[in-house]
Amino acid sequence: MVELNTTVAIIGAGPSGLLLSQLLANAGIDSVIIERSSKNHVLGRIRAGVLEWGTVETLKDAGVSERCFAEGLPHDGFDLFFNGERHRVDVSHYTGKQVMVYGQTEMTKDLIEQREAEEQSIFWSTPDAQLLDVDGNNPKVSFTNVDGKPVTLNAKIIAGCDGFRGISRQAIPQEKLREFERVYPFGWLGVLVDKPPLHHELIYANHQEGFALASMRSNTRSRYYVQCDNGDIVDDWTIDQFWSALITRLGPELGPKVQTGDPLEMSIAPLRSYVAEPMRYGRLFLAGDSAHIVPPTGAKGLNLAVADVRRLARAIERWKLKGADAALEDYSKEALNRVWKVERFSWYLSTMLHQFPEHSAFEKRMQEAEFSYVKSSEAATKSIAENYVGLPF
Ligand code: RFL
Ligand code: PHB
Repeated sequence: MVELNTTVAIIGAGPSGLLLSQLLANAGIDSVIIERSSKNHVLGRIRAGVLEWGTVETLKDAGVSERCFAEGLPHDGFDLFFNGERHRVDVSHYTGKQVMVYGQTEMTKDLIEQREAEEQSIFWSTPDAQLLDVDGNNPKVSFTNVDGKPVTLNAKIIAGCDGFRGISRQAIPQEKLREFERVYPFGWLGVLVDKPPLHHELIYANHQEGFALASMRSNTRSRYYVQCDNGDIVDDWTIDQFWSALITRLGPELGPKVQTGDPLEMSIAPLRSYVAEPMRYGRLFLAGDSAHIVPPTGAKGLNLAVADVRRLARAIERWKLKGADAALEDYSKEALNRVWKVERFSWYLSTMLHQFPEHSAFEKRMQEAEFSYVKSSEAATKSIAENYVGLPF
């Protein structure tokens, strides 16, 4: 058996785990990352596209923002499109800040490169990790290394950064955990294509046939989504059906401007709101998707993960300096305070912008009235802008 020691054992090499290890390393705190999947798999995942300015600043403070500033696209606002009516949310005007279009895939690549350059210990392709003694002061992670040898990793803290389907949340006894969940009756079918974007900003559209989103990764690469039925799989859709749905939902003015092509990637994501309380059990701390999920409509999941990680890194730094657990105690309460506000915004935008099969004529009128109000109200538009650009970290 191999025995290893570290201060922080990090489960998961997604954006949460990688960024946490970077922030800790910058503060002189050692960590070991254990990741279920291979490095290539992690590098190949296509997910988020919009970074809040607080996220960009965190990457800058962490020393991993060079390519993000060089290649990212700063955006001043976005469009809401509702049954053919268009309303621009001028985020910069209302908040003085921008958002940055920069793919999670690129951010992950930057973080992996930096962690590897600094010789971070990362165990890739390790699917059998188990958390032990998480309620004591000497928690452990056991797993099998690539040579097939059993490893025990002794830590002082375990950071559960292993996403919604990871093991960390499950290590918290059921009676200590409260879960809050809403599963939406639809998903998003996404397509990545090497064609210039339809428009220089994002367009979120609610059409009677369903939601559509026109996003991008660069000036030559577009990312589009359409609402699909719950339970749909990618094979249920041909690419022609996808383009046809997208063009219809974007309306007669914008739809025909979409430059279609062969997809680089096509995938379906279900939509869910979920929060686990608390985000701490003993010396185990949850961060990012392991603790909460938001529907992607507000572009918040990755940003919320970054906000958690920044808070957790600071708490661990204080704990290390003072040697007392008191520094760790507020993490869950403070993180959840922000989490619920972001859950609210993502739920609100999702509710306004999708077609719900169970909606009655009354609820459809409510959606119309909501959009009409937002369109006519500076206060409502400013509120959307303030949330979209990101609440204070
Ligand atoms: P991740 O990215 O899921 O990473 C968790 C990592 O843990 C590993 N893992 C394990 N490792 C070891 N042992 C185990 N037992 C393990 N189980 C799991 C996994 O392999 C993985 O590598 O969680 P993290 O780091 O918290 O990051 C969260 C973000 O990935 C997520 O919130 C965003 O992608 C959500 N999201 C968006 N967020 C935004 O802020 N802006 C957006 O524009 C945005 N668009 C999106 C999105 C998510 C989407 N999908 C696919 C759900 C668009 C989509 C379509
Ligand atoms: C994306 O580009 O993938 C994207 C953008 C905005 C969202 C969700 C996803 O709200």
